[in-house]
Amino acid sequence: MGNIAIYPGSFDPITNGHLDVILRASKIFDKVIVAVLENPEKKSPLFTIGERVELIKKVTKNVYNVEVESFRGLLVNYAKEKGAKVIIKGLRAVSDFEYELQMAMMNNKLNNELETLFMMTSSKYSFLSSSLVKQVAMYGGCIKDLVPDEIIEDILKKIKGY
Ligand code: COD
Repeated sequence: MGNIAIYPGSFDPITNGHLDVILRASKIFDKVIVAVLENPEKKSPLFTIGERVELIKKVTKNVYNVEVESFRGLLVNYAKEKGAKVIIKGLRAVSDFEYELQMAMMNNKLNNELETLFMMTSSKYSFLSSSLVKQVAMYGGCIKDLVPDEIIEDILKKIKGY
């Protein structure tokens, strides 16, 4: 079965920061499952879960050991079902740390065989988030270099309806 890692997130939409973490993780683990989780705390998403999965598949199609799925409920249960022992998270700034630490501890409490591994953002993507990408696109800014080229049109179409 090999060493499986899960990279969970909202990915609404996937950014170059996310993709960078996925590609780096794919070099370390036998398999990386990108898990699009429905996050009830994040209201009115731009893309549906199914659309987000398709966008991630589109930009990772040439990476043989990356799979993309969606999931609802507790991450620890999903990880167990998939035989994964590692959760990958990305860290951008100190502000990410507190919440991520809390989640890592809770997940470890729920399943003490589960390890959370943090990957530091690449400096060129440290300012990137899905919500900022949406704001820039919404107000007509250029999102090239913020998201993979293949999905720029999908984002503009969704936001502007063309
Ligand atoms: N560079 C590096 N990493 C980045 C960047 C960047 N530019 N941008 C984002 N990331 C990282 C984030 O830090 C995160 O680790 C990951 O990429 C995904 O980011 P988002 O914003 O798409 O996803 P989030 O933060 O909304 O995802 C939160 C989860 C869905 C993972 C979380 O809510 C969860 O695990 N929910 C499942 C329910 C559950 O089990 N709850 C109990 C948890 S204790």
